[in-house]
Amino acid sequence: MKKLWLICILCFTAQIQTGAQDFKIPHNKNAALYPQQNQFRNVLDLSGIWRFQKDDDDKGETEQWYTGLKSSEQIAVPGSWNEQIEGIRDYMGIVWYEQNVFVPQGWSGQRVFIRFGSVQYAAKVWVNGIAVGMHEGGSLPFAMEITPMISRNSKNRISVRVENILKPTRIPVGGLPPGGMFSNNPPSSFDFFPYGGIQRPVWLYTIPKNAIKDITVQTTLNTADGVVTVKVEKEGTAKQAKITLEGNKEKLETKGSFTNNVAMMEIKVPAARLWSPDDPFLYHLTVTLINGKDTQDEYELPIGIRTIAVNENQILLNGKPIILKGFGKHEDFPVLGKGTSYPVIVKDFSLLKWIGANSFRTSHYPYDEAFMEMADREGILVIDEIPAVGLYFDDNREQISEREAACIRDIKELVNRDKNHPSVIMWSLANEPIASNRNFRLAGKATADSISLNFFRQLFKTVKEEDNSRLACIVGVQGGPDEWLGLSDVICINRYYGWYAQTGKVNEGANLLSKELDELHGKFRKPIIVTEFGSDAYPGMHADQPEMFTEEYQTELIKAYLDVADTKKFVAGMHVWAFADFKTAQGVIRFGGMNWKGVFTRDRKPKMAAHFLKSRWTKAPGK
Ligand code: BDP
Repeated sequence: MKKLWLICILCFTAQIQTGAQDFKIPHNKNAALYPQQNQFRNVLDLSGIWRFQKDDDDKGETEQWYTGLKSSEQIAVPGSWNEQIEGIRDYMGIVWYEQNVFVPQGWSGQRVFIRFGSVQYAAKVWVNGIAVGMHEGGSLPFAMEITPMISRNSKNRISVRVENILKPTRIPVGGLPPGGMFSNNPPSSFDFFPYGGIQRPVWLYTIPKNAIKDITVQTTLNTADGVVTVKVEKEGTAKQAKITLEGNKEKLETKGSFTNNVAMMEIKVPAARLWSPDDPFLYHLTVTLINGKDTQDEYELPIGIRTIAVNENQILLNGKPIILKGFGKHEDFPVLGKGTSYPVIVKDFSLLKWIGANSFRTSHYPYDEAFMEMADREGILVIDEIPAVGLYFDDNREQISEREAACIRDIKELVNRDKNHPSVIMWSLANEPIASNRNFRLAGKATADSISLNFFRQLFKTVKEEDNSRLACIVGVQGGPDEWLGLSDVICINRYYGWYAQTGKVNEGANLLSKELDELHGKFRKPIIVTEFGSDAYPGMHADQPEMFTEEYQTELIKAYLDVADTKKFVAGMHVWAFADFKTAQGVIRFGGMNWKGVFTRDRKPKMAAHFLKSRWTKAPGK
């Protein structure tokens, strides 16, 4: 055994000296279960002040910056770098992060992993100068084992090279040549600021040698009884898994045997208490690994028993129609950028409840895991979106295929991460794809070619293979092709009649919305959600006669859209754009580098429209 360690150490030393770097892409299953502290598992949150150094000329790897940063500044993790340090707001390049950390002595004998909640956009990770792994895609977690690289009796250096360059082959899409008057700086093909960095928490965590690798829970109903199906995946010697479901005065238990490291189990819950926005009841699931008399590992998971389905006109939660009221949102706050902030997350849920919303879309990327857990507990329905914003189809095939691969990667990672949240009812596979990046028009309808249709068929196929228990959609742009929409379980459209078109004319806009909704429903016979509608309102700007950019105009436009929706039995949801004002790239239609369509300000103060929505959405039925 000693010999093996010696060989390992020699190999690693050789690796540093020769510069040989073996960056593995971490397996999704490493990040499937959120780190948990219990008698078998440990967690250490590495949030705090880290070292930070810009690498403008991309020389860090050749100069071996992973052996220690020489002239670093300080930076908070989690957090976006852009607003923390003077002068780097628009920096879209390479930076290095570094932290030194002790691995607790008490963790000996356990496998140690490092987990990043998200790094925007591409990360390479070293521990003690040894390459550990790399990851692309900025809004999803990744984790890798570092047991062989760590020292148990001295500090360990963690080095991360982060690169956030906007490229046409990435999602979200960026880096396209300037397109005239409406160009952005930085050049994003999307309307939110392209923040970079280690934006979510970093953890060290352990799992035992014989460990639960993943748990997948699905629930169905058999009249009033709930049926909970649990798939447990493990590694190691355990022969059996035990699941215990507690809640609503019940304690139910069953065991299953492993075949090829997978055990399937089912529990029937008589007269189940169902999860819904009115009663977001969570049962407590405990999964245990058993080998003879030994218990080897344990993991706890709150679960909600619920079903989700559609008919021609409605979304059905637990077999009953539900109408989504809520918002498209962003992760965005001054100074933090897209950095995790638990107080802001709690505040946002508090405001969602205050205003009477029951849902939101994670526009335009997956949100922090804490957000999803809050949604489960608060009973807020979620449309969970991958970062596929800015997609277009008139460049070369190679670029299109690269974007497709990025979408498929993120669908798999997102389902892997969020598959057990009862709050997630629908996966969103793209926001506002367009046929032609050169000829985008709001008026009339573009048509879809076979390349783009196949692209989206592939995405739907992937998501249904990964999770067939939820709905899936893509979110369509005004003037975009109808053909793509037909692939969705629910027709989701963003509409800006009365804002980007019919400017200043709310009623004319509302009439066009009404007409188009009827046409779309006639064509597809599926429920429709208007996933975005709204107008910019500069806080405190008023007019006696509603005028664009005033709070009155925003309120009037939102009211007109909601009134139209109320007349259509097939409208299954209305999501106002947006929850709060948010930072964007600079451009002539983004005054002060901001999108002012929030019904709350960026620091979460209600505008006139927020008070209007509260009175509308919290009104008792029939009043
Ligand atoms: C839609 C986009 C969204 C924008 C919004 C707007 O989906 O990201 O922020 O329009 O223009 O097209 O405000």
